[in-house]
Amino acid sequence: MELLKDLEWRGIIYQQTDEEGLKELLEKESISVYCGVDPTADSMHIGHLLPFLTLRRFQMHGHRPIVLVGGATGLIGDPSGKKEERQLQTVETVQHNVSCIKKQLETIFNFEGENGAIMVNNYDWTSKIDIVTFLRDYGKHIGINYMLAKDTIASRLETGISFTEFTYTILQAMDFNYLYEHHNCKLQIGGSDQWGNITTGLELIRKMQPEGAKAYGLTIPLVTKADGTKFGKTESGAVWLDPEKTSPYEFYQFWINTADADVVKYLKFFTFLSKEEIEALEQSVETEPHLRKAQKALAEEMTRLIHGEEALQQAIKISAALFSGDVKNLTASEIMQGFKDVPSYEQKDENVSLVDLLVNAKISPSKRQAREDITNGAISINGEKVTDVGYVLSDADKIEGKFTLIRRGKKKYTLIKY
Ligand code: 629
Repeated sequence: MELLKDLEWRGIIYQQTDEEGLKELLEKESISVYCGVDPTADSMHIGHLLPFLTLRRFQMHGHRPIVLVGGATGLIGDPSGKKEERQLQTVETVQHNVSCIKKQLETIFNFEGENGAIMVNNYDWTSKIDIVTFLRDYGKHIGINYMLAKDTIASRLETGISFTEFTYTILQAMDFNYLYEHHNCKLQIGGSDQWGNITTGLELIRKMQPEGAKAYGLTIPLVTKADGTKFGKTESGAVWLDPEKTSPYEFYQFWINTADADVVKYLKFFTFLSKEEIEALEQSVETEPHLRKAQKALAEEMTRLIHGEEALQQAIKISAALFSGDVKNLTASEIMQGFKDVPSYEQKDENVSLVDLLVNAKISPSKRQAREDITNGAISINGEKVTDVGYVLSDADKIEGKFTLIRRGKKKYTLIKY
């Protein structure tokens, strides 16, 4: 399918600065398109994914993606969508975050070939501009009235905005102008919160570039959930792309738990599955929702994309083991991922009787109850039922010498660590 038609079908287009113009442009040439991210943390989260995956769709259609990391803008702070002034981050933190985020973006794009992606850091040009040049060559083109009319600035006039954050939109505009000039970049995309910054860029290009110069902006809708809660948050917070912050298993679980009412939309937004494949899954949600085929496809596509095939297979294995209770074939690292949130108990590295362990780890409330639980068959060690009240744990019960997983009843897991 043609790119803009595909984006439209997927519901990925929110606003465009010149719909007809962009359509014509893309029909006649391959262009460079950019999207930026500020290094506010040492990892991106799934709230960042959609614009960058959209950039990848442009690449799949022959256009060149320019991935911008805001080494300079990250030091200033974008007021867009923020109710309050941001706390400035130290130069060291921002530099550290830049290198972490660059690594993540490198896994999403193909940097080789004719339309290979380019990675840029706006610190490289912004830091070379002195204050007098800034005010004379750039500031002079952007009217204060024009800036005050921007949503993101207007909405902060009551609560307050520093000159620093006020200026942010000009810095992002300078980037677009720079990329237009040096990389022939004609389109910037971003979330709907970036509309103001993207259009300031067009304003600057119009004023600074030769007559006839033309660039475009396109924004992407905010990802919402049918139940009205915020997309991308779980009880434990944001869903990060960094496997150290959100394990591939948790990442997989996040997508698997998508509601029927949202899953088709997310398949369109986030996956590279075709229209035919998505329509078949949509059918399945309607006729056989209990099979959760669409959720499985979504979770598989996303986990493979961000963490790779091996991590995906591990996530599937852990999920199956947790579901059936059969955990004895899991490795220590798989147990760590799957049981990160269950209660744990630190046991001195000596052989302890099962009854004592159940009481010490507060799995059973008393010795009497512990014995009863064991004889009733309510207790299992690493997925295997133990009914012997005299059972003493040994090294054989330690998975890779590190953990024992005790289950009481159907679901109550406790992780014993040594
Ligand atoms: C310099 C900086 C540029 C172009 C863009 C930028 C970053 C931009 C921003 N983006 C958000 C971020 O960094 O703040 N000013 O967290 C975030 N973005 C992805 C989407 C977004 C947006 O990275 O555009 O809408 C989230 O979906 O909030 O020259």
